[in-house]
Amino acid sequence: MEHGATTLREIYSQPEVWRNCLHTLDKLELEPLVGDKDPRSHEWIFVGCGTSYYLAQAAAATFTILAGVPAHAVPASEILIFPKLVVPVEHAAIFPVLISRSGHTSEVLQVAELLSQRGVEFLAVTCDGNELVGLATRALKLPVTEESTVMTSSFTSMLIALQYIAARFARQDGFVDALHTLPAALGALLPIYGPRVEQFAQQSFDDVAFLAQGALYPIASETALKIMESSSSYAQFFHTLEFRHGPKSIVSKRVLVGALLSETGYAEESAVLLEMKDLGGRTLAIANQLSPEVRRSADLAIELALPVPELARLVVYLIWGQLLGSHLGLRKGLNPDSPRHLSRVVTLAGRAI
Ligand code: F1P
Repeated sequence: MEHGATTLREIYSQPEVWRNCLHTLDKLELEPLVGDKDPRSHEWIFVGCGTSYYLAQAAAATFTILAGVPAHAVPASEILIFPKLVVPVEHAAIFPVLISRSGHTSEVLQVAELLSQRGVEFLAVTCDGNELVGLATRALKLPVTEESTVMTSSFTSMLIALQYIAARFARQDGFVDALHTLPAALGALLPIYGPRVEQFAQQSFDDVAFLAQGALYPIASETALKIMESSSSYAQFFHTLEFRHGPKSIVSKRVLVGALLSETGYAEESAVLLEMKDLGGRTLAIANQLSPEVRRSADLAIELALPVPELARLVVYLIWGQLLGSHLGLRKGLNPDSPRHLSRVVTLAGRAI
């Protein structure tokens, strides 16, 4: 099979995958899953590894904004190595949400076992299920079958599901309606910007940095991870305005600076991207609505034009980084379907981490 064919097919399949997931969620009885764990009385802690950790961060940001109470995200390894840093107060009312496409990742399973031993109920959110579902008293298994080593549609589907649950808790049916518009919206954007991302990836970069603020920050993190995984290139991620505080010293004509521009912080964030262009960088801008100066200045400008709340756009911002990673890998003669050094699941044979 052609290099990268599986991963690219799955990236382009996301409108249909999202449609199926939302259909499943509409029929789902949420009460037994989470009904007694209102985020206003329980601290929700989202847990994952790798891509699923960035998913956890995006889910925590969603709950914090929609439910109006602090939710957190941690890598599974932090709970195992520094439990008191994660849950300093003994017997605190916490509700962990363990996120794992495979349900087979050793660190996540070890956290599940630890929670079970301590009688702490948690929600498992997964695609493949595997052992994690067996260890959980509450599980949400999404109808997503993903063959690629790297996570694409599984990330966006599980994030949509968690945003759906947050919106239900917050009694924001309008947000749920907004999520339902995303499959068609992405279906319309892919034919426009997919080819442009492929074309943009026909150049090489010595360094890549993706920038974002707020709930888009984990999406920038995942964008950088997709580029690292799918093209074995080094990519970093920063809060947008943080980039001025030192990291901008890497900027040159061989460096790509990408910015996922929020609506809330557009003026401040776009100023950084324009400055990096003036410093000689190559720039990529993704925004819901582009200003004329950013549209003129960016080497690639992607405008989403989604008439939905800002938080409901998160998954659509990520698609272009998924495609960029795969196309950069293909240009380097690599096979994104079988990324160097990577496996579909990280299992630690026998030993505690
Ligand atoms: C987590 C993960 C992925 C990564 C790679 C290895 O998997 O670290 O984030 O891209 O596929 O596994 P999971 O726990 O979500 O199955």
